[in-house]
Amino acid sequence: MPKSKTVVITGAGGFIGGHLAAHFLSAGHKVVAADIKPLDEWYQVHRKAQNHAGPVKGDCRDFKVCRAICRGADEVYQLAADMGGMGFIENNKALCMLSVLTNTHMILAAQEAGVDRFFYASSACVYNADKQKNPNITALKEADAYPGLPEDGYGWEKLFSERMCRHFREDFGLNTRVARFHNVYGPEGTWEGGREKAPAAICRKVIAAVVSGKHEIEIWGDGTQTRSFMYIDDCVKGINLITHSGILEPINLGSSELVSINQLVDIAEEIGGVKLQRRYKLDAPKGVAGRNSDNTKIQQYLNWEPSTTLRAGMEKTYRWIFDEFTAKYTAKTAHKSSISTFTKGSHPIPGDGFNPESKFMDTWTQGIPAGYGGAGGGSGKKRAGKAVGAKRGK
Ligand code: GKE
Repeated sequence: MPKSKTVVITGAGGFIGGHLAAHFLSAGHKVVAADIKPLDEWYQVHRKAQNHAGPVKGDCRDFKVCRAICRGADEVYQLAADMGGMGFIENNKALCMLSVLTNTHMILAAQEAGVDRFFYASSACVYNADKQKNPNITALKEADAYPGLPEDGYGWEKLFSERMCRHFREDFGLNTRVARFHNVYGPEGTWEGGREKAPAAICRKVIAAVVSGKHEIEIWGDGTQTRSFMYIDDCVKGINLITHSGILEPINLGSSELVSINQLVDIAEEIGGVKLQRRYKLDAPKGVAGRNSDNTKIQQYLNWEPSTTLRAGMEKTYRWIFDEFTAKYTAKTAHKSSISTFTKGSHPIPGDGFNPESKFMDTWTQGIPAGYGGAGGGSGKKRAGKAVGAKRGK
């Protein structure tokens, strides 16, 4: 990408968005960062970026916000979504589907602004469930998204928004690029609260056992389910490469290193230097039995694929979560970190998951944006001006 572009990143207060903003800033670009979370809840705050935070200035479900942030932009990276790991998406399908507002309004605003590129973060959750029934799965090829039978709620919305990108490209000439992320993990991600994915959750549980001395762990499902996990640095590199390539159709962006959840626990135990008594919670959210990324296409197009080994990525992730964990919990309180929080429909948005003590609960009622009154919508106006400070700022 040539120097001095203006890059819009939505969901910039989240895990991947925060890393992407760091990448573009260090490459010398102007970054316009937006996120519905108040600034003091962003995972990373980059002071050099132009930050639009909170439910008034950063809510990308609101077309006015989308228009304001896209004005003058060269490229748009649409990463804003109400999402999380299986604990969240299995129990909050309506909230997941509401991300269609963000995707629709952002693509309209990007089209209106005449941007050079519109990147959309899709997900491996678009793939047909019938192809993921076996832990010894054949890796998923891009064509396996059809006929459509995606993950209910979250996956359907992603598949719809993928197609919107296609039709905006074909009908209006907008240069859309779409990547299907396979389970991304790494430092500065969600590690507790209900939205965390397996790598962070397993690190947290192993750390809780180490810190408390209570050598046991709860695993969702029977541990035989398989996944591949992509380290954040590979994800950021892939987004950049795909956006500036000629790849027009949605493409896998994921690791092809398939492991079972039991093997993921083995790795975390090895890093933590413990062996734990495993308890399997069979009625917990499990998702598909097996999922892996077929990287034939990305190799053909880019001569590249995500290559950070799970062991190396987990080492960095574990160390980061360990510091976060021990800053918050002691040996006596460590057990509180493992309370499962996947109650149906109970999650407000956005942030680190369900927090009943959040002072913002009243305005984040079930995630319905202001202006959609009657459906539970909270007025964003109440919170105007609260987005100050940067607890975790860099
Ligand atoms: N989150 C979590 N927490 N998962 C656990 C835990 C735990 O403590 N223990 C075991 N698991 C198991 C889950 O039951 C599931 O079978 C597997 O690990 C992976 O769970 P996950 O990381 O939460 O999410 P998934 O890979 O099933 O699905 C995610 O896929 C991505 C795309 O590949 C989704 O949550 C999407 O957010 C995402 O698009």
